[in-house]
Amino acid sequence: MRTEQPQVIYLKDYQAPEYLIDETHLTFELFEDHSLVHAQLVMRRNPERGAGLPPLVLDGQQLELLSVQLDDQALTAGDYQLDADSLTVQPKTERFTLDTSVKIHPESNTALEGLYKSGKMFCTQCEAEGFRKITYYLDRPDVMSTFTTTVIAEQHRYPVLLSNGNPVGDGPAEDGRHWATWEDPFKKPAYLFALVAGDLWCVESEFTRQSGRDVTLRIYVEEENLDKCDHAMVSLKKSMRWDEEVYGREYDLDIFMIVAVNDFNMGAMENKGLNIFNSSCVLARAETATDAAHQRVEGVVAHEYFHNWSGNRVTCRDWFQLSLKEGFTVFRDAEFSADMNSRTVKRIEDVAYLRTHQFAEDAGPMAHPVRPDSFIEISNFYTLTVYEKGAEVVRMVRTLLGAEGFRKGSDLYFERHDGQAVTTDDFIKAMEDANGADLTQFKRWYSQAGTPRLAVSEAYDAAAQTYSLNFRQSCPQTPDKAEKLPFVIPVELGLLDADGNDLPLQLAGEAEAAGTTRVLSVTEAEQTFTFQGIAAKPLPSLLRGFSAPVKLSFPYDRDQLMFLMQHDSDGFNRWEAGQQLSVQVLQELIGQHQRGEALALDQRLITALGTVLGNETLDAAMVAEMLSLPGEAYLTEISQVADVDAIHAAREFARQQIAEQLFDALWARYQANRDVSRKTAYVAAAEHFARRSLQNIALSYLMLSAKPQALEAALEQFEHCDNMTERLTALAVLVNSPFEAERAKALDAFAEHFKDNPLVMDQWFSVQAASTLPGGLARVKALMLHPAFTLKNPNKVRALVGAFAGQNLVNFHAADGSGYRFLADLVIELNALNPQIASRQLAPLTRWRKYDDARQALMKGELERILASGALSSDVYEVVSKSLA
Ligand code: B3K
Ligand code: ZN
Repeated sequence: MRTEQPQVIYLKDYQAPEYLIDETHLTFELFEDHSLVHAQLVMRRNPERGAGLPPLVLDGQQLELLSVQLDDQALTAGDYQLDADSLTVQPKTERFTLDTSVKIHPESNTALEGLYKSGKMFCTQCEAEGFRKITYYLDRPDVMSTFTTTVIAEQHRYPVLLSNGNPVGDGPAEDGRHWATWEDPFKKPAYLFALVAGDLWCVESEFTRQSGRDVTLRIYVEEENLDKCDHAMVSLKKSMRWDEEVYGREYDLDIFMIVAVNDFNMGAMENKGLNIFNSSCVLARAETATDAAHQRVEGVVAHEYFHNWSGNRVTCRDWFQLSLKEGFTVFRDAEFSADMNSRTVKRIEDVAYLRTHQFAEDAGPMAHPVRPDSFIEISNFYTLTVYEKGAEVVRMVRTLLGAEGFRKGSDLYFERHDGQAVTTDDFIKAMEDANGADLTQFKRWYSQAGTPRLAVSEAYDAAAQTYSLNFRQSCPQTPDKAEKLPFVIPVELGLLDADGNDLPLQLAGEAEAAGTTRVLSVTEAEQTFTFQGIAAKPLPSLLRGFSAPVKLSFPYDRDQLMFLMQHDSDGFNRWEAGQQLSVQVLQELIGQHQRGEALALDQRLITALGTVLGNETLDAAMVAEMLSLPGEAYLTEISQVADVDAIHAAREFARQQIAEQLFDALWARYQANRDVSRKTAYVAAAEHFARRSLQNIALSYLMLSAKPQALEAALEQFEHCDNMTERLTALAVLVNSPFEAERAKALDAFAEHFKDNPLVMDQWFSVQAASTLPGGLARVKALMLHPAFTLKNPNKVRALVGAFAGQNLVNFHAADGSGYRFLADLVIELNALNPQIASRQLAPLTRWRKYDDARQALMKGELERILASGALSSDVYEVVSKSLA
């Protein structure tokens, strides 16, 4: 908890550490009511910092110091200084050994940072600054050390004792206890340290590296979850092979372990050789996990594995460089998932997510550059901007340099910086040096916040047969900066002729055409590109594959969008044309609703979706994506002033119309796909995901018709399917339907069947929390009293509170402010329990400037109430104070 004014930390103040740690030797004695940590640090003066021996200031929080010894000398109270955040001692020599012993309380650690208990097991989470809650240390990523870790605990309760690296010994100890020692030969920062002790079972497998050496793979879980590890194991092996093939990166240690824990603040953590995972990101089997969950497991397993190179072997110099490892690793895992599944569908999902959530963050009070300049609490900067926009920045580097050039750059980066703690500048420098490129201006993507706007206009000269595209870029002001300099914006594009064929592209001044899709670099505030040899006015397909994270505008009319939906050779842009058409139509309906007019849907949307639905040759997953209307959160993001009720009414009206007018086509495709599902055992692979996604979106439309045959279909699917993907959608459509008796019966049956599976119960909570039927808040409050709910488990908070505030917009934004009051009360309660989770749940309130005056006042009032509520964690304080600034 914050006791003094919180300090702002600035990138510009970075200085190399005064001292280095070469070796770290740790001994943990774990008990039920406390734990003891003995640390021996082999240290030396950092030669980079020159001569002299300044005081050594070690980080440490919530530690009870038992003893300190410098080389052979035991220090007494007068020999050192102690405060709430540090221990200061005075070294006498350039090289020395420091021994400390501390007492800590993992058993009462509800913040889930440092060493804590999840259920019956001990585990750790050290990134970013959790290690200082374990022992006194130089807890910063540019201090890298080898680690030897001995864990001593009761044999019966904790038969499995794990840490990073290789096992080097174990044996019995006194009083029914036992010990195990692990040695990690790779130098690493303390944030990658991990320890696990518990009654764990494991699934084991082998992977043969490209070089021929075998590595042992283990996934540790509680006994009841042993049957849910196969998908993660297969995903891990695919990831290992992919990183060898695509990046030339091989795994280094002889053992790789994953441990699943139920209480975890994030998805997972890439600790060296010992990844610790939120059980939601590792456990998956057909009966209990949806297709989306299977894909998430595959993606997160890959992400954490890829960190072994992008993060662990080459790490961050300081936390301002977080995107160095996160942006790059998200880009790597996205490419991996694209290679394993449908590339276009993966891109659509990622872009929809980025535009809905990251764009909103970039337009709000917490907006920050991909490489922030300052922070109060680093935990608040594990953001969509650092992760998702950071990945887009890496993607643009590849787009600009080409796949081969990018690989040369990544090879140089890994080779040059292996074993080092570096910066995003070092990453870009390697890309430049390997390609003889100049990315100076491009680097503004790292230092300027905000989503650039790119306004495009066209001019066709029939006499000269030239077609010009004019680009004007601008970037709105953000809390860090008012004036922005032009970005380098790679615009991938094509030009379609009247038949929908791509034209050869020849820029003015070029001797011949080069391809039908090209990347133009927009680098000026305003810039025009002219194509020649264009016999008739073409239709441009702009920003193919979403080649830059910008808000592009071009004055397409609806007929042109329908044409692009059918003919664009770029799958992403076919989807994008459909989204733009839907947005235009929905915005028209929103206007009608606001003016009190009867809603009238532009029939062209029905025609367009009917064509998509009738296209049996199109990938079923693409059909499903194209049938999905832009979400309410996205419609909110693109509104000047978001009218929650009008957005909901307009979108529901459009969905209803689609359901009624396309009922027969939806019914046919539903039946055909459900029929295959009935006859096919569950397979977690792209074509099956595709079939089920089309089947499920069709069912959700059909249910809107409220026809008896739709209800019957939902009930049949709910009762007779063999997997969670079909069952959960069937439950969701029943929960959102007017059929009260069926809804209640299905919810009870589901809860009864899955009551012992916490991850499935999370889904059960979410489906109800997200239901937009009236009375949402009362339902959520009632569910908080359910025996399976607890505020101490982050997954439960996300499932119920997160789903309500983030997905159930009409209920959360109820005009009486009840949703806001509820969330503020919750944040105040969570602030004392788990600051990181408290701060994350705040996000919807930070967006108060988006709404009408009455809602603004209510939301602001709640933020002020949180600020005045007493001792706030630095996490909550930073978000609330910046939101009110
Ligand atoms: N690197 C971890 C993040 C943990 C942050 C905790 N505050 C997860 C990941 O991105 O792989
Ligand atoms: Zn990561």
